[in-house]
Amino acid sequence: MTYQNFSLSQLQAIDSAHYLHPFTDHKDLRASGARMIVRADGPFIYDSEGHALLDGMAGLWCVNVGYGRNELAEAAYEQMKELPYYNSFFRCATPTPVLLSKKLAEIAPNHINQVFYGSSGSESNDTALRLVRHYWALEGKPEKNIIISRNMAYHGSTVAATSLGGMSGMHEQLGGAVPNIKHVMMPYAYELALPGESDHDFGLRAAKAVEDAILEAGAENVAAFIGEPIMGAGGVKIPPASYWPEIQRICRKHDVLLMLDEVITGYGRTGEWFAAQSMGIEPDTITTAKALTSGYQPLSALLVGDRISKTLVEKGGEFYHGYTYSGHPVACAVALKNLEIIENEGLIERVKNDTGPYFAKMLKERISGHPLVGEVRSFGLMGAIEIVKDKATRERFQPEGSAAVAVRDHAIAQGMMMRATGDSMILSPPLIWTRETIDMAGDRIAKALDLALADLSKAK
Ligand code: PXG
Repeated sequence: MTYQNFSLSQLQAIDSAHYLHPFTDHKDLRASGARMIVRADGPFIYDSEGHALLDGMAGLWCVNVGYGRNELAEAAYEQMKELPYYNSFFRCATPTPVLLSKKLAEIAPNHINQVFYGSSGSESNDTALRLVRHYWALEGKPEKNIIISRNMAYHGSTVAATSLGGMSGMHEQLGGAVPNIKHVMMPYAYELALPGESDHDFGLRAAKAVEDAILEAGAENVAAFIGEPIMGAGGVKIPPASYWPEIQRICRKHDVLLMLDEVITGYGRTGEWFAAQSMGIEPDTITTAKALTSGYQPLSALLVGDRISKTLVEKGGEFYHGYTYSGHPVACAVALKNLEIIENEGLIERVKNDTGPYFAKMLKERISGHPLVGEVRSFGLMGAIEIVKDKATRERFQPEGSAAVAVRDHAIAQGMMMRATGDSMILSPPLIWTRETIDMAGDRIAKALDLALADLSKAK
């Protein structure tokens, strides 16, 4: 790469002239210029000016094994030399997706044994939507095609994934969503629980919103419910323990399929291979992407439960769906090696028994008492810090999200890369973080909160 021949301002000028970034206010970015991240190693990313940042977001919730893994580069290199590409259409296959599918069937919940590949979480959610509707058509019930989702859900950015998601701003720009998708309340107690309502009762009430939607539409018209086990982009919203088992009970009662979107939670983040295992539920589909390759290659896998795959195979007939890069041999080779690393290094057990609990303790002991912090929450190695103006009344700063952005900017200046979404500060570190890394993050976040508090107090 020859970027070293360019200064930061030159790169920024070229960036502004030619590059339309994702989820970006293009006018705003052109005023500020982009930060150039030029290399990374272990838990750190480095910008063009030589600043080292502790990456609290594992890239974008994906680099679970951390940066600088030569084995992954070598797996890609070897596969590219051997066979860079061939498709899996027209009765062909290549070995790496075949072997990866076997591995995924081994680590997935027992009733899940088949895999459909894409290159992104959005694509795999499109697949999931098409597949559950196709399933009911094959079962002779094509009218059973409504899908129930939640407000604030994020399922990706294609038209179908945006329609499945519950982000109102995204819907406004869509100019017409995929029909027959309904949204109900999210299970976020801090904002939505009634005064005096226990977490347990709130979880049951949030699940009942799903049942109410099923009954309103008529169960005979409802194909599936889709949800992230823990909402990620919506702000690491962790449902009460009562929620998911109740959702599963409701889905079974009304013969509605259960679709989990584990694009963020999959591959170890919650302390199990999949959050389905953490929550003790048996979904019919699990959408995965991101950490499947730790972000070293674009790859997604829709894990398909036996109920659906049995019908698909037994009834036959072509499923008119797939992508050029479904089962890409290089991406699958990298995924196989990545899963091997996660396994060999015991990263998931570490999250469950050591770093996950230590991370929760750090947030509670070092962050939750801060005057700007309304709530801290975490599950495994994903967490959030809720920024408020008033701890007691939970009043927010105005405009919404501005205080979290102030904290984020200070955090970055302290060498801590983290993300603000609404009034939540988000953390989703690589699973290689140790207790020492967690302590380092705690120091930097605490400092950023103090500096933001000083700014916000001055502004009052
Ligand atoms: N489902 C979930 C739960 C996700 O978090 C997708 C699907 C879509 O995946 P692709 O690979 O198509 O992006 C995601 C992606 C953020 C942020 O700001 C989160 C995602 C993507 C971009 C930004 O937190 N998640």
